[in-house]
Formats: sequence, structure tokens, C-alpha cells
Amino acid sequence: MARRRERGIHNLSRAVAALRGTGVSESRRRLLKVLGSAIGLSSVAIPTWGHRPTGLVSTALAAQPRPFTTDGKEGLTLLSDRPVNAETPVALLDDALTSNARHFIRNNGLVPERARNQDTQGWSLVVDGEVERSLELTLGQLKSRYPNRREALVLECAGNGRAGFHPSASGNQWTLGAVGCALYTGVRLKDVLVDAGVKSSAVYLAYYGEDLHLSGDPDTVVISRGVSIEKALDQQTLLAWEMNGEPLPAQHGFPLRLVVPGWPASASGKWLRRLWVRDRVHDGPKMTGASYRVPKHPVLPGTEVPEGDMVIIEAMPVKSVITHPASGVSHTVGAPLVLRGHAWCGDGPVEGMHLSRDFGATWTPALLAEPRNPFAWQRWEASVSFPTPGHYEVWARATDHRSRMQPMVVPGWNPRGYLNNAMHRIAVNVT
Ligand SMILES: Nc1nc2c(c(=O)[nH]1)N[C@H]1C(S)=C(S)[C@@H](COP(=O)(O)O)O[C@H]1N2
Ligand SMILES: [Mo]
Repeated sequence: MARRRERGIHNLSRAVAALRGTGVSESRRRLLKVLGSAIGLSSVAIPTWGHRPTGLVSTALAAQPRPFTTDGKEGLTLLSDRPVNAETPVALLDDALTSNARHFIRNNGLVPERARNQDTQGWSLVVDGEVERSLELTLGQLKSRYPNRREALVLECAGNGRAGFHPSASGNQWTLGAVGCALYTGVRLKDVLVDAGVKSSAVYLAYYGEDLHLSGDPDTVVISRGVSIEKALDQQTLLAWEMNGEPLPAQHGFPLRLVVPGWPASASGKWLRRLWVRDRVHDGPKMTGASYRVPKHPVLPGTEVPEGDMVIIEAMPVKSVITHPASGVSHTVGAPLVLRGHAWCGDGPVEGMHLSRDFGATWTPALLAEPRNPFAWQRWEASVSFPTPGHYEVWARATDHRSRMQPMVVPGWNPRGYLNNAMHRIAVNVT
């Protein structure tokens, strides 16, 4: 069966963005009509806000996201409807744990029927490859054979912040909200792998899920990624069946998913059916080419990077968000403004959090909490006052356990727009 490229309303909005300012309203109308019917849309809000520059533009000019509602979701911004991709407006990430209703969704294919029906009939997980004994486990066996764990873990899409790159990279134009920290219940992947008897030849852990390819072909794998055997054996790498105390929602991988905190969330396979321990780095769909890979040295933005210069993304960089107040807040001169948010890092704790209210000239420390468990995000809080009326920005900067800081501007360009951990800034109107 012919492979079809992903398409959804993000393609439509990109086309609209490309046409904006050309003044050719007739061709624009025609294109909209053609694209609209091609993807089966009639009256969907087009999220063109994602295409405005975010890097060096005053945050007061940031556009308003348009919310959408779908099964069990609240207040998310839809970037694509086929496959479903939706991010969380950053002010809705203010809670210590991200609720199921607010957690972002990143699908590469279609949610499997089993997940939509919450049906575990005939489901099992196979563990095979470089192991002494292959396992085939039901959900009941998985729950009863290994110690159960409950951990708050950050999942962040490697493309979170993609909208900030110029020239722009294809794919979902995530701004800040392709990240969440939910409470997962499951078992350590390590306990299952030890039970199977990992051989010394094991190098990589690959996953296969049962989501359906957009082409509808049941034999085409949507995505099959994984992690090094070292990361697979990490204490915080889980096989989870519950998210915030409820069975995994359909969109998030029912009945079982990997949760590999710290690494691109694309490593956290959903709707799992098979874990394959390999004797080499995995080469499944979305492991090769420019997918989840970046140049091993900085490149001129927009250039083509030879395949051999691309390396797989492992730990995600240090990052933080301001979850309260929302950008554009009005505030009284001289009075303390309470700010808070979260900070996280892909390979260890965040150790410092600083704020600037004068466009980066001076910085003051914020209070930074310890993580609830390793790889949970860390709450930060601060109170800032403003000396005069006027238009201010607050910038937030996290520093990790190896003294690495978030950059002020968009970091190294890469073909697919990954790893943008530039500081988050909000506008404050002081009167
Ligand atoms: N089987 C499967 N697993 C998957 C995906 C997918 O499309 N299919 N998407 C991956 C990507 S790219 C991300 S960012 C996370 C998103 O998880 P979430 O939708 O629960 O937020 O799931 C990952 N696991
Ligand atoms: Mo992702």
C-alpha cells in the first residue's frame, strides 16, 4: 500500500502563513478550499499563531492560542487533527502534576481500537531478542510479578519549541506546551528485563506499539524507537498502566506505555505490544535520517546536514516555564508580583533558577524545590516588584547540575527543529 505523508491542519496553517502578505486573495481562497477538502475540514479554527516569530520579538506581541476540546481534554491547542497533536497553553501547566485532561498529545498515527474501547482482551506484551528467556506477559502478570512503582515523571516532546526556529522546520509548530509531568503507576522496565535475563550482547531496547499507520495499512509500523540498554535499565524508566491514578487514557497509550523520563518523549512508546532487546542501535521508523537526530556540531541554519553528521538525541536539555501569571498580566507599580513555574533537565536535577525583569541585565534567584522523585519537574517560585509603570518582561532561566543554563535565544538550528530550550518570557504591564 502506498505510504501517505502525515497531514492535518498544521499543513493548512503553514500554507496560509506562506500566503499571508502576498495580497493574492483569490489564489489564497482557492488553496484554502483545496487543502480544506483534502483533509476533510469544514470549519476548524486555523492556528496561525504558531507561525509568528517567537525568538526576538516582544512577548506582548505573542498571539493567542485557540483551544479545542476532545475526549477528556480541556483547554488544549490543536496543532493537527490527523494524527491528533495538541499542546497545553503554558498557564494551564501551573499545577504540580499535569492532569490527564491537560497533558499534551503527540500521535504519529491513529489511536488503536483497543485503546478507544479500553479493551485488554487478548492483549499481551512480548519481551524478546537478546534475552535468556522471552516473556509474554498479560497485564495481570505484569502487575503481580514485579514491585509496583508510582513516580511523577516529565515527558517532553523533542520538538517542543519548534515554532521558534528560523528557517522554520517542518512538523508540529509546538510553542511551549509539549511537556507535562504526570504521576505514572507501573513497574520498572529493569525488573522485567532482569526477569527475562538480559544478555551481555544487549545494546538497545526497541518498542513496537499497536497504533495504526495513517495509510490504514495494518502492516506499516507508525513509529518504533527506543533507548540504550543503560537508559532502559535506569531506576526511573517504567512500564506504566496508570496515569494520575486512572488507567492510561486512550490517547496516552492504553493499556501500557513506556515512560522514559529525560529522553525525548518519542522514546516513551505508547500502546505497547513488543519490546525487542537488540544487539545494535535500533533502526526502526523514526530512528534514522533527521528524525529525533541533530547535527553533531553546530550548522548554518537552513543547510542540509549529511546523514553521517546526525546523532540520536539522548538527554533533553535544561528548561523551565513560567506557569503563573499568564503573559500580558497587568500589575500595580511597587507591589510584589508572585511568579511560579517548573524547571526540569533530562539527565539530573536543576540546581538554580533565576529571573530577570530588565531584559537580562540583572538576575535574581528564585526559590527552587527539590524534585518529588528523580525526573519529576521542580517547582520554582519568586516575588518580583517593578520600580516604575511601563511595559516589562520577566525572563526565567534554569541552571542544571552541570552548570548549563538555558540560552536567551533559540539554540543551535537543526533540520527538524528539536531541543529549543530558550528561556520563557512573559509580558507584564505595570500601572
Ligand atoms: N506507539 C507510539 N508511541 C508514541 C508515539 C506514537 O505516535 N506512537 N508518539 C511519541 C511521541 S513523538 C511523543 S512526544 C510521546 C507523546 O506522549 P503523549 O501523547 O502521551 O503526550 O509519545 C511517543 N510514543
Ligand atoms: Mo515527540
